[in-house]
Amino acid sequence: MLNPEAPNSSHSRSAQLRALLESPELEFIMEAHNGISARIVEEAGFKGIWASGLAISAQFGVRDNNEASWTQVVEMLEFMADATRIPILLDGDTGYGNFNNMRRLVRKLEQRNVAGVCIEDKLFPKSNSFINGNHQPLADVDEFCGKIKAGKDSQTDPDFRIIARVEALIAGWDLSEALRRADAYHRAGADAILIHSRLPRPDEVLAFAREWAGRSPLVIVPTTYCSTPTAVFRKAKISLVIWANQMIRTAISSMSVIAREIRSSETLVNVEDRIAPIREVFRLQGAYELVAAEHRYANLGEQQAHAIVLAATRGQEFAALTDDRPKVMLPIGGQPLLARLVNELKNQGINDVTVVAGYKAEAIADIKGIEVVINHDHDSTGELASLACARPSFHDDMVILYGDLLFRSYILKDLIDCEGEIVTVVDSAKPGAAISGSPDYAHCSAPDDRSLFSQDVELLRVSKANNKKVGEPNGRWIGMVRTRKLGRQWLTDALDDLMHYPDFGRMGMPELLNHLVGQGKRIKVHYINGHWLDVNALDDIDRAGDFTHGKST
Ligand code: SPV
Ligand code: MG
Repeated sequence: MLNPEAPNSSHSRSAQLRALLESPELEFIMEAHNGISARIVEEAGFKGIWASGLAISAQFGVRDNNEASWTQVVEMLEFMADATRIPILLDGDTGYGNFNNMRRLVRKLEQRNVAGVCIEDKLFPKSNSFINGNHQPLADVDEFCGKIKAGKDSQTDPDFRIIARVEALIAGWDLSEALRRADAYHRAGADAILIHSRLPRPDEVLAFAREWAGRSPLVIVPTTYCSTPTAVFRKAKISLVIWANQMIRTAISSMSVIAREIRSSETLVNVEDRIAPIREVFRLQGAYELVAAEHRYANLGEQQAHAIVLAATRGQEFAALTDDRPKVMLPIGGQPLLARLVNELKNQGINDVTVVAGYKAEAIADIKGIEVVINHDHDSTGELASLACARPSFHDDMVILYGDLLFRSYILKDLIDCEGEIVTVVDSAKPGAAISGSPDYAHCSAPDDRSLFSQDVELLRVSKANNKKVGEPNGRWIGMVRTRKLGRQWLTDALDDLMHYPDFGRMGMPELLNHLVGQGKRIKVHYINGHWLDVNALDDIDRAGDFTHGKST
């Protein structure tokens, strides 16, 4: 889940870490303890990550005493490195053993794209510096220098950084011991010195910095002296500040508050707006990149069609039946019309369904697995205004259809299999006397010769009346159209054009199709012969009931 928005430095991560340490400016890195926190730190603009031993242990729920094994830590680092592009500096505790363990650690860190490691001069298993610090034994200086040398000798990337952390002040020794150790580590090849202090003021660290006098880059961790103004560190010529544990602590505070609140209130309503939306989780995980990759690599284009269902109107014809719901929610054979339609779509592998609701939109809430967008002007506008509301859900492969349609499954299936950038479904059967509503007559380049897919027929016009001027219609457009990538573009452009017309609000899908034809766009006709129904009037409800029981049409 590489972060595509992260700065894509042409320098390796180790070179970036090196630059941070050697920069004449004061630089900052921030703690992270897993993939998602690393990503958040990177997105916040930090130039580097401190993979804190304390925080990584804490997120595992164990103590900062080498209870998590070094391989468990390295495994976590791999997730953190995969999630980011900025350098990661590992808090490598004591190097997890002797010089030999250190050699292996450095090799494994390089393999996992970790830019450097900081090791501290204590004994394995270490304890956190803020717990009984002055009882903590320090490592033998020579032994620790050997560890530094072994690490430096085993790195293959010249920019990989090894930082030696001096714990003398933590363990109750004085400044001269801290300086003696730092100097030895510097001579052994350490690329920087981290001087740690547990005092609430920066005095020791500042005194050390004065005496150190820039012999190598100097790193500090202002956890206990957190109120010190940053200008003080700049003035002292500190190279790098590590904010060492603020991500894990903020996670703990936030999780505690929310868990307690949900526990006592037994509802989510008070917390929902205060926590990250699910889509933010997806974004941080890189879920949307996977959707795009599926199109590229998994050949899911055909199954990934998206449907836009226009369902904003009340259906005045149904009088009191639609007092409390739109007509698409009228039950047909015990199931709302829209639920049937959504099932049909899903049966054909169309799982992304956007329904444009309007009148009594809340009545649609029971339909599962759909995205609902609302045309708030449904009273005064028509189909194209509804379609425009669904524009953010437009897809390179989509079916647009009316919400009051009932049809045999093969109609949708055949439409999906049909070639063409825009394909419409036209019923060439002579309409029976019982036809309701005002049909959309389709005039096409050739009549239906009843051969299934072989015909190459284009739509010439859709008209409301049986328009003699353009000759006999070849059938009825059933309110279903399929677009592919280019077709989607044509359709979007046409929608943009038509939006500027004063009567856009009253326009329906036929106007859109006619506009496209007028622009010379080729709209392919897929002929069918019956086996569908649109529910426009009370009589249609009975017919629809028969239809769903396989009796008619
Ligand atoms: C860590 O973040 O794990 C550190 C810094 O080592 S401290 O906790 O201050 O020792
Ligand atoms: Mg640590």
